[in-house]
Amino acid sequence: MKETWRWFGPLDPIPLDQIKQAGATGLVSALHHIYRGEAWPLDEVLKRKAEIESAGLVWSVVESIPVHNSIKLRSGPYRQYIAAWKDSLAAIAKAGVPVVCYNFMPLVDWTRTNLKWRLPSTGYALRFDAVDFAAYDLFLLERPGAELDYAPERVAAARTSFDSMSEKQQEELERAIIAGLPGAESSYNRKLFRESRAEWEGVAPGDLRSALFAFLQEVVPVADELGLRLAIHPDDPPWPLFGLPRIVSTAGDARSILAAADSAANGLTFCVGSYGARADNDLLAMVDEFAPRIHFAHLRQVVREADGSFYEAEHLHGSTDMVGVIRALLGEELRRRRTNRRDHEIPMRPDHGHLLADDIIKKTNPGYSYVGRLKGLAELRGVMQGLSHAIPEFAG
Ligand code: DNO
Repeated sequence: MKETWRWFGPLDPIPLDQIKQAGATGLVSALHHIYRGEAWPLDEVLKRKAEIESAGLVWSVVESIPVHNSIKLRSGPYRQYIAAWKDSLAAIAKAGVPVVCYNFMPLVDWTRTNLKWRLPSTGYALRFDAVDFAAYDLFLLERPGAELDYAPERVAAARTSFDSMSEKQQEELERAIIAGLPGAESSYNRKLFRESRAEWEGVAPGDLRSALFAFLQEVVPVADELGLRLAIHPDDPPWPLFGLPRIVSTAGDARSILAAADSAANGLTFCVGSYGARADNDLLAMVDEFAPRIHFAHLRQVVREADGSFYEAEHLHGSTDMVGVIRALLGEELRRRRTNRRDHEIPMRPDHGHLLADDIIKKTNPGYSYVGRLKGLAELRGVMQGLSHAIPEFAG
């Protein structure tokens, strides 16, 4: 697999040299300063590419081109935004970056409730606490009708948790949930969030699914023509938030998305941590079923808890068989080499990492500190090399 590393561009506190020191050879990046649905200008894309290449790295994956909410709602100037998305694809293809990751989560991108949850090791992890999330939705956001989305016991537990929070803790919870995590295209305060949420009133899963399929039918042929591979990222977490549908959460969702535009250009980002947050997702079965259309792998995992909460675990220890997933991906690479597929090397990145060592006192992007990912990548590389040693065909 191609070892890659996510870099948030010139503002990322981690310089490109440190990425090379970690042993990654590919880079995952986006024009994070152009996130409101406008087309990415070719000169800006080429500038980013030159910067990456001057450090001796290659730009392997674009993550992500934001999909404007009006495309998901199919309202307002959504046609204009789809046209801009296609223009961005053209610029990316000209720059020779072969894979484009994107997501179709409504209103908010990936979501956590605690960005600095202390582990027994004394490091810190990102955490999604289902009770605290409900507490925010019910008692701080005071979303109309929210109580209908939770069981009475959950409402009671959320009340208890909320009552025990200091004002500062409430603020931190709110910031974690709506201010936008690294790479998220939207950042809200409470007023803006309420207004934006109102635009989604009455949107059913079927509406969002139709919007995604219509979008795919437009952009997949363009990607195909340009020689690009699209890789949709799953919902994180993979269930509805704020009463809004999420439709990239399960094996069934992935299957119907792939069928909606039946082209190799229409593929998946296999995010082990996101799909793995649901106990009913069988990750090994999914990696087997979808392997030919997996264009990008996010290797990270979570520990699931009984009440729907989870925290981000060690890369190799959590609720998923990571070694099994890697073995399946290496098997897919072998099949691709045997059938002469040009894309036989699947880009992977260590997704997130614990906050460790000196990073604890540094300014870091939550989940994207240096040492935690360095450790994650080293462990994952060990698994890849171990498997390739045991099964020599995997070595290529
Ligand atoms: C978090 C992520 C998300 C994800 C994007 C994909 O670390 O996995 O930023 O990459 O939502 O579009």
